[in-house]
Amino acid sequence: MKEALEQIRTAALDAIAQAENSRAVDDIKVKFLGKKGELTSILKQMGKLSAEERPVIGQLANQIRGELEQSIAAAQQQLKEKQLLAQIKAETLDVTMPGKKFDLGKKHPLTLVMDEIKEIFLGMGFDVVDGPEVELDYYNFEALNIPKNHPARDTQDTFYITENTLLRTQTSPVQIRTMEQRKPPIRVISPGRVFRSDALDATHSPVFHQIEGLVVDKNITMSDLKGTLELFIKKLYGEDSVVRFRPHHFPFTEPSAETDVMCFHCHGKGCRLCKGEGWIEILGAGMVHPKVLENCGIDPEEYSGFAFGMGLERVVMRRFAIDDIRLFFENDKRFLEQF
Ligand code: 2NL
Repeated sequence: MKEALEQIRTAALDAIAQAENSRAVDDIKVKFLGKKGELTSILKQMGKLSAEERPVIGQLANQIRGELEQSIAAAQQQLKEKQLLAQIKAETLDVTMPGKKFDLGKKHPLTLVMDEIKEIFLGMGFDVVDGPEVELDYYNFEALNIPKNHPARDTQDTFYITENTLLRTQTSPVQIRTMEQRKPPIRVISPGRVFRSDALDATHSPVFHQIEGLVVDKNITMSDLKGTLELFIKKLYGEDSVVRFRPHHFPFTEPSAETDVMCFHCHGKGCRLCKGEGWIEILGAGMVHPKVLENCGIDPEEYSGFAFGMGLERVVMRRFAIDDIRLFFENDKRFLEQF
């Protein structure tokens, strides 16, 4: 029995020395010292021994158990340290490695000019207001004095979703909502995306951007309209810009006008940029139709207002000599990086 114990000691110590990880050491512990382990099963046979042998073997068995427990604990500690070192080594950062280059984003040309236009109006005391792109027929047309049979309502131009809902064809519905919610004095611009069922080509897109503006207060006149828009155009195109107003018709304004700036390329002589006209159309405007004020709960006897609307894409295309509207929506980085 003494020999058997010595053999267990040697075998266990060998195995511990060869263990490569702490799980292997756990297995050794179970194999030799566990409830059904080799040392335990020897001790169960102690009853067969004589009274003289029993204490001697018992002492040896306890000594071996102690020895193995100590070895196992030491091996576990050592393997733990080894594993930690390996982990640290694997996680080491090489600070001399070259960094990853990443591209810095740039503002879209439409955003650049839109921001500039917003800044000009903010400087004149206007608020920027926002509203839904999916609108009710009422806000897009009805409230704006556009009757059911008006060509602007034709399904050729408007993306209808249901009989009563559509993709807004202008940002005026935002201003109708503003007039419903606020009391005069009102000074707002509403920039945003608008939608028209146009075939896509170099100068037409079914999605484009508009900036509309609205001023409502007591004693607002055509002079306020002209002064405000002339100031705006001079800020956008330069102090020496020449502005003219031509009579026009819109269902939602009366009187109405279109506003041109003298061609900054040929100074009125006529060239390719202004298509021989000498003038470039910038926006449409007018005094808010009394019916429109009434529709929004504003008394046209007490208040008057002016409104205007302009497309953004044309302005940006002239500014940067962009010849195809599709470039704005294709998001080709080679295009976007240039601004
Ligand atoms: C154009 C012309 C215009 C308006 C938009 C407007 C809005 C309300 C009431 C009255 Cl709530 N008018 N907006 C007025 C005149 C012209 O846009 O050529 N846009 C691209």
